[in-house]
Amino acid sequence: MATTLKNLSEYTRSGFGDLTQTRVGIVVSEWNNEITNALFQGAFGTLVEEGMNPQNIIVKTVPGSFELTHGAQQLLHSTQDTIYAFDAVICLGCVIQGETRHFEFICQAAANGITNLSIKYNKPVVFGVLTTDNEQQALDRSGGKHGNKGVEAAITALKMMIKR
Ligand code: DLZ
Repeated sequence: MATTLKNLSEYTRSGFGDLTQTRVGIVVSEWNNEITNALFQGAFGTLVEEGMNPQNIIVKTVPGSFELTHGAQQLLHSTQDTIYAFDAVICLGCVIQGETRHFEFICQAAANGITNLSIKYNKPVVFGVLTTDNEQQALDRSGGKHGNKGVEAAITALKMMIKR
């Protein structure tokens, strides 16, 4: 398995330049909120550590991962033609396999929706969504033995930004 014995949040601080004017939106799903809050802490902390002004990180919560796309769309649309336009949006969620096929529909919708938004707005829209078989796998990836996917999502956003 790809993540065996690997902490995926290890990264080299690569120096992303001056981020004081950079604006990032973070959309957080309330479903499995213990996990998504840990992802949020990882993402937010990383952006600030890398030099972003916390006031330039706008947070929006949505009920579940299915709503991440629309939450991100609202952020991107609201400021697209202004100096407050977002440089990137990070979507954070956690979908855990249950007894029904709900899991597949939510994961697929979120992945497709986020991809489409990224193309529509020509901005990084990051898929920081855990899609796991059980809660332990989610805990392992939200500050546990496999690191924190929120940290990775923040680094991905910074790497993908178009430098102005
Ligand atoms: C309904 C549902 C279920 C069963 N499981 C999850 C989940 O594991 N993770 C998640 O983020 N959201 C879940 N949801 C809620 C859906 O994402 C969505 O909020 C509802 O279907 C309403 O559109």
